[in-house]
Amino acid sequence: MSTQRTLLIIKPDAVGKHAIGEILSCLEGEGFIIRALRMEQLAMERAQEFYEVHKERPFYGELVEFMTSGPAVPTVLEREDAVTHLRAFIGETDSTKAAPGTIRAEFGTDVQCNAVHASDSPETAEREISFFFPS
Ligand code: 3AN
Repeated sequence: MSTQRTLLIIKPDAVGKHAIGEILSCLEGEGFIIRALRMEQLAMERAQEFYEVHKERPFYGELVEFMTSGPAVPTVLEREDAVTHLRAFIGETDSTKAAPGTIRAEFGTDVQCNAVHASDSPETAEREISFFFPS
């Protein structure tokens, strides 16, 4: 497996807990290289567009509200097998069910306030990286 890039977002709950540094440190310790990073408080339309795939889900409104509630930190990470490795390293969507040692178990609270987002496929990663880092 060759080197690959993926998108991570440190969500507003984790930013609010002042956990940006600790999360980035865990990721670097796991061999991820930070290639790009910035802070953005998503406008409503940006959050709606980002989560468009979930438009029909019952939690869509709440999700958009949560993601616009404070600053988030989109980050481009690089590593061998980055997409799959990062998904495993962050743990299950519901932080209360995430395996010990995963980012969501350590820094998340529940299924909504789950500390981070990570792209779920190489195709999604490409789209999500362009969404936050158009250049
Ligand atoms: P993941 O982020 O693990 O890929 P998805 O794609 O199923 O999970 O969900 C996208 C985001 O929607 C999650 N990160 C979480 O913040 C939120 N979410 C998922 N399921 C629920 C739910 N049942 N209630 C509230 N928010 C949810």
